[in-house]
Amino acid sequence: GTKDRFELVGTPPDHQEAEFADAVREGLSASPRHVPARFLYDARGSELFEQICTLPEYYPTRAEREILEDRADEIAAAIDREPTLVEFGSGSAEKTRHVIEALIARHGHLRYAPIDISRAALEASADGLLADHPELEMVGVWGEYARGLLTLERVTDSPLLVLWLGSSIGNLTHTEALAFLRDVRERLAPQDRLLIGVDLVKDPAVLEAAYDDAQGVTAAFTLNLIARIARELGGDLRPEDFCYRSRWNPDEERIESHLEVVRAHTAHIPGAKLEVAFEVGDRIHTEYAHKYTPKSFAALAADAGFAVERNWTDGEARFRSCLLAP
Ligand code: AVI
Repeated sequence: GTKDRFELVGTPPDHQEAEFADAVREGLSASPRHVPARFLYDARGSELFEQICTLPEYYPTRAEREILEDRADEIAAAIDREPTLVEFGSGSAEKTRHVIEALIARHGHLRYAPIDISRAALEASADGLLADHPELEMVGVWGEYARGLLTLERVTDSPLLVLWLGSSIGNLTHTEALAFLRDVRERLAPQDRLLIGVDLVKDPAVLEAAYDDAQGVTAAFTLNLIARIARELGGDLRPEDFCYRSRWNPDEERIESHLEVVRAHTAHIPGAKLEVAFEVGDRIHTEYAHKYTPKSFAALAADAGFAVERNWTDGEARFRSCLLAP
């Protein structure tokens, strides 16, 4: 059966509701107004994000899948002993399959430990993967990424291969990315490796289309934040009173996204003990998506104390998978 090959560890991320209320109260009272991007991912937001990944304009998922598919054997060979495969924010783990299969082909067995804030995502991905691969054992680590590394018990001195895919690092500012990478590095042993997906700087038109698609899925994904505030904090905000905007900032090398007020109104948000007067043109910053050049990423990795050991790029040089050694 598959049940005896799945174990769930970690603790439910508590205080989630209070955290959202605090973030909304602080962010909407601040200037400029903002809400941290991680709050885009409630159940509805996660569903819309999965849809974004299939859009014709949103190339990062396809580019990274191409690399993982074509280079899975090389990635598996980059660590000599059988590693425990760890993944930050595994979600559906759809792209990870290629790496899992290459590692099983090489070692005949694999222990895979996805770390995710969503218990439902951990259980759903386990169902599919374990049914397909009798040689696979899974430990789902429920919780936040870096803390999950501590929760995970090491099996003998088997190295860890940690995956951080999807260019999620782009949603962090450079300061946050540096702090996070340093934190991860401190928790790794010398034989461990971090494989990180990095989206590259490219033609602004391509970048802007990827973050503002013709079907309006990215707009719906971002506007869901307004609906979430209304749902969870009992506010009277309406998505119709906002409009999604995003643009490439060439100096900061990042996409900047926000919601812009299109009808003047005062919003009451009892769950956050907050009242906000919105004027037409006011903005709520929702997300950054930083892009890197091979050079700017190597500098960030070096600052965090990592050595870039290998790089793989897709055929159109849009995306890079970098193997970092602590
Ligand atoms: C999850 N993250 C890497 C996505 C990105 O590309 O920054 C989130 C996203 N936002 C709008 N489209 C995709």
